[in-house]
Amino acid sequence: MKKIILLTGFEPFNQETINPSWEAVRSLQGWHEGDFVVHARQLPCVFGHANKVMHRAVEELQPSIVIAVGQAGGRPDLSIERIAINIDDAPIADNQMRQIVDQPIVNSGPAAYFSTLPIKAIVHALREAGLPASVSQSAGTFVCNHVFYGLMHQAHEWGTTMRAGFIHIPYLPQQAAAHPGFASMKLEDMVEGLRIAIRTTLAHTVDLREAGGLTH
Ligand code: PCA
Repeated sequence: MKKIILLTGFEPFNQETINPSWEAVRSLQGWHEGDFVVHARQLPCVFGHANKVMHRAVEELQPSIVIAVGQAGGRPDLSIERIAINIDDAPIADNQMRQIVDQPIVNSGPAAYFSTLPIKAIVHALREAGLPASVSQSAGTFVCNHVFYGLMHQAHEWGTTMRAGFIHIPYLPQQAAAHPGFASMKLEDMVEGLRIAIRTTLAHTVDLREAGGLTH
């Protein structure tokens, strides 16, 4: 039996008709790498509900690795998130028209969790492959951070060896065409980037030690 890598992407939100995270993730459904096989699942862009769908998928599939992926419109590269924080502070309404402001995701949960993916090694490998990438110090405070925190909390509570993290990806060119001046990336590059992130995660149980931070 192959071990499972769970990839999640989101449904479209904020008046978009497509979400690159789901497009990229679903094209990797069934992809094999060594003893591992990818399962792709879509998450609703809805506070609370998204975490229920993620939690059920993790319970059902018992994955070794989970990489949640989301759209970060305007970001220029594949951004490998370092940290999930325990706060919802939505700048816009979610897909059920709820806008949560300044609420903890898990009452009395820790302030934050770090990704357990080898984030520096992933950025390094992506750049080597000619794909723009960076470490991101914040996944925001909308549904992506909500899912990232919920996932890391679940992993922590269970005390499993499951490794998990979050990757934000830019707009697709067709979306950026409607947002002049915003960066974009081709779907094939995003998909190749996710393959590289998976291979790098499998190859590195310990992260590289190289600078990836900011002065501000
Ligand atoms: N991006 C949003 C939520 C869903 C998505 O793809 C975010 O960054 O929070």
